Amino acid sequence: MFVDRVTITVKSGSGGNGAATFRREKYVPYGGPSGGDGGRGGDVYVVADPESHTLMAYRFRKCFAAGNGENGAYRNMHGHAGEDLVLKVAPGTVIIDVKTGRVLADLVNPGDKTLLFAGGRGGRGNARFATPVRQAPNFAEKGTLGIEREIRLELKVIADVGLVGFPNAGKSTLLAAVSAARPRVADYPFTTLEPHLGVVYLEGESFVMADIPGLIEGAHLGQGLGHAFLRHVERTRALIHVVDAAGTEGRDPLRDIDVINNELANYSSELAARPQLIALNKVDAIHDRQFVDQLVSKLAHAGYEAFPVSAVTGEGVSVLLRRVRDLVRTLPAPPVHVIESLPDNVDVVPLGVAQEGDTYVVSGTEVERLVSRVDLDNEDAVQRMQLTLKRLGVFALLRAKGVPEGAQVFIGNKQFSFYDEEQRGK
Ligand SMILES: Nc1nc2c(ncn2[C@@H]2O[C@H](COP(=O)(O)OP(=O)(O)OP(=O)(O)O)[C@@H](O)[C@H]2O)c(=O)[nH]1
Ligand SMILES: [Mg+2]
Repeated sequence: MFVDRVTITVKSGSGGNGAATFRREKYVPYGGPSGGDGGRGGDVYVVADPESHTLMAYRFRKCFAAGNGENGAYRNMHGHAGEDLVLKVAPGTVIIDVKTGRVLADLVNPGDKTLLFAGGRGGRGNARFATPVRQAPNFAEKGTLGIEREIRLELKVIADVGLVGFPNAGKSTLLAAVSAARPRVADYPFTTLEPHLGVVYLEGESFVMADIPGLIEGAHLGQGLGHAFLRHVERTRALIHVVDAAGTEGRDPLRDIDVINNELANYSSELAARPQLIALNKVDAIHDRQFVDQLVSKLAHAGYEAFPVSAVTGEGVSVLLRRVRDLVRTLPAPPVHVIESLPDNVDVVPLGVAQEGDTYVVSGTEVERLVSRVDLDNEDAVQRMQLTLKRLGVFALLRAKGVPEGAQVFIGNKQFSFYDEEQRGK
């Protein structure tokens, strides 16, 4: 079974907490702070593995997590960093954030590696907070949380030229004839059940050719193998439309070509507009050469560039390949996603407040992160947090929104009572 689309959940590691400890040594009654830092959480990476050709590895297992950072400890012992998670995918895999629909990565070339989600930071131990005036800080930071996201992996192979046509037209035979790829070839429709890539070497140059399962009329309605595989010729520069010329005796090859092109158009207008060459295949099985010549000129009349070939004997194949190469040279590279933004460590949410019944919910990436790091059982740490919240404008915002004294305010998953010092001072 071929798997080219999966949804999984991944999580980057949370940072370990910093420690708040003090040295205890013989004859040293008041040792200084000695709490070590928490380790950072593991990152989530994706890498395009040249050995992978499908997303089969993600068919059954759906949840993957990087390691959490260890907590810091006494005697300035720093926690170990969490182990990174590296997801191997087939080259050509696009990674999409399910919730936002945003493309996070497009792993085009074998070996490409992208950071998807960074691990949380380790909290600093109390040793870091010692200053000449605060020699015994008895608080430490908590580590920040990792990120958990649902992501969709979508394989869309990338090639210079894609083969399309009815089942049994000889697409796989052609790919096998011109490259080292060995797709299955057989005398029945729907032999090919997954895309195959082959590299064609021609006079010192090379290009990549993709073979997909055959299409039939109504593919866009789910007939045959349906449209799903057209995803794998979406990222090409040009198409070779393979026609069984021997099988068209008594039939109208133009109509057959229209049927396939209609299916392409039903998939996407871009695919329908992709430059196309017609390979009139199986000419070795046609005795009436005039018939072939007529086909070519008939197609030319209709605006198609057609090439009589035999994938079996090799007749006409190099003429076709040269034309493909020349065409491919002039065409833009297959479309890939360009990721502008940095790895999605956090969704940057601006500061805001919303009322929910008689409680208020403060949102904002910066404040939520700040609060998530604070150990609320520690008065010093809470005081520091309040100063920072003030600096970030949280109090001013709550005041401006008319939040009453004593109201319950949530920031992230923590609850506070709102006491406005400035109001009381007046
Ligand atoms: N005589 C002759 N037979 C050919 C030629 N090319 C392919 N065939 C035969 O046609 C049949 C189908 O070939 P395939 O390459 O499997 O066709 P396909 O287009 O890949 O078919 P699907 O994978 O089902 O879409 C096989 O029996 C091939 O041997 C050719 O140039 N001449
Ligand atoms: Mg095939």
